[in-house]
Amino acid sequence: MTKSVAAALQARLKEYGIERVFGIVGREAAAILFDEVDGVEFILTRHEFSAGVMADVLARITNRPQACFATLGPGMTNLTTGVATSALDRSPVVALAAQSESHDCFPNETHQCLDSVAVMRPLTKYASQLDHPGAIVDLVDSAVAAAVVEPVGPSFISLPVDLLGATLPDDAPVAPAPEPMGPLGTVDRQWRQEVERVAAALAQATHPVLVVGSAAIRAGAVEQLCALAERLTVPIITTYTAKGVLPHGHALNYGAISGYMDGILGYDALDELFGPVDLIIAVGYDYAEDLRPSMWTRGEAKTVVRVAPVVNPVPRVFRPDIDVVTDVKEFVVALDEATTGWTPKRPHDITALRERVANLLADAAEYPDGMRVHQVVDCMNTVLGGGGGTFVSDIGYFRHYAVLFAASDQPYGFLTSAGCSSFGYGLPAAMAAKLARPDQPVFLLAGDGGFHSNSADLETAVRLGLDIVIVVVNNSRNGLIELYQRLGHQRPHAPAVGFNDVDFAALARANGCDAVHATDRASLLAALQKGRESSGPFVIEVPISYDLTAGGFGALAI
Ligand code: TP9
Ligand code: MG
Repeated sequence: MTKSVAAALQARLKEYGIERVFGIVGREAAAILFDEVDGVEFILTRHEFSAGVMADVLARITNRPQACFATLGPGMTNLTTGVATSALDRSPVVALAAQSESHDCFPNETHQCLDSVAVMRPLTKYASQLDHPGAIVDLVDSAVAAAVVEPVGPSFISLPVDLLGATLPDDAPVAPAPEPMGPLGTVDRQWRQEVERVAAALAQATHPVLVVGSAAIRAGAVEQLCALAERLTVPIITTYTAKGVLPHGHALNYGAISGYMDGILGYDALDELFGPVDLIIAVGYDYAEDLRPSMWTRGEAKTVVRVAPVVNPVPRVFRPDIDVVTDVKEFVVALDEATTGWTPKRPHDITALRERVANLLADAAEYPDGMRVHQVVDCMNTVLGGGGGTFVSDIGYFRHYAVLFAASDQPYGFLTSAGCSSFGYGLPAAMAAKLARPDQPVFLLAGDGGFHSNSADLETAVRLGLDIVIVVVNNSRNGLIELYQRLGHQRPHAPAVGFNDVDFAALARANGCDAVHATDRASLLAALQKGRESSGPFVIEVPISYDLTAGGFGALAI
């Protein structure tokens, strides 16, 4: 039976469990409808960046490859920031883009023709162009194989329109179905003897901590890691993206941390967190997640262990005392066995930090110039409630409040882009979180700058009927960048950071989305409750302001 390349492409994606392709189709619609195979759905976005982020977040939550698609030329270049997000945030995404006809493919000469493989190559682990119809399945196999091996990341396939619309030769070999995949792949080394060294360091340590990154979640190690922490009463500190490996209120959850935390909390919080620590076991550590060794280098001398599925890529900034390159879950299981029957440790005291956080979140003051972001996050926590639910944060100064204060009770219950940190990430990330966990509430916190850089995809959320609650904290400026102006120049410069006022509630309504303004705790709590009960997306605009004159940002220095 003859089969088109378009159908073979979708069929192979489906065999890898990919059921959705996010993107925008261009003139290659003449070659592919995206209904050629049952069980593969095309999800149209307003911007290719959103498509890339949706594939990234769905891949992250499902721990499986996902796909996005763009047309040739400008569609492909628009997709690059989404692909960069899955590169820096380590998601196994297969990015696809149409290309000019194979006989008319002259980059920078032919209409809309760019050298897309060259553009995508530095962002991806595999980038190739289809050169004959029979190769399509091989290309998908290569793309998936590269994407799912640590360091997990994106692959790219360029699809000349004529080949996409061609039929496979009758004698094209039929590829066997792919093997079922376990947790995403690893590099294996002589690691078992290192377990004894780590156990010996742990035996000697008075105040050890586990510093956890997302590779631990990808490896499926969370359950074993938490059981180990509980048995030995060792606290867990996480990167932004590994927040939630222990439930928010767990006594051993010492929090997700940020280089901005001393400034936000107004004291030396990192000293309290790391000062007494004498052993750091960084499990699934990834420098791109922005938890820098400079944050823990304080107080007691420390032995530092790195356990990761890849060779240390940044020895210039980080040389662990013990470096274990292996499957993170296998390591945790082996360390668990090596420490069976041990007396639990006594965790160091962080009462002062906990009290600071509790007092800040309880802040009942009414500020005439707008709410404070810690009050906004506290209200969101109250209505999102414990248990299942996803708190998504876009990128801006508010993100660091969310990292510190958002209540997250499950792995990936808090989503933000740590590695790429492209603003505008929040809305597509929230949409994908809702697709991944349709029965759980999704709350998004976004700033006016980031949200409006990508707000066209509000219509996508409405069209897909995704009931996400979107809180836009509006200070009519790129507040985080004003903070940096003040840090570097001791004064702001409005033309480089300030915007006109935008009525985000009106913008939302224009897209068919319910929306309200909220100006204080009472109106925000009521709005969040209404949003939670809404059947589609719901936007709440909250005027806010920051105190950008405070100090405490020394930890931001590299
Ligand atoms: N362009 C992209 C695509 N991503 C980033 N991160 C930048 C530029 C640089 N960052 S975080 C930020 C910028 C411009 C400003 C965020 O402003 P906001 O209104 O969304 O948040 P806030 O609370 O800081 O004012
Ligand atoms: Mg802003």
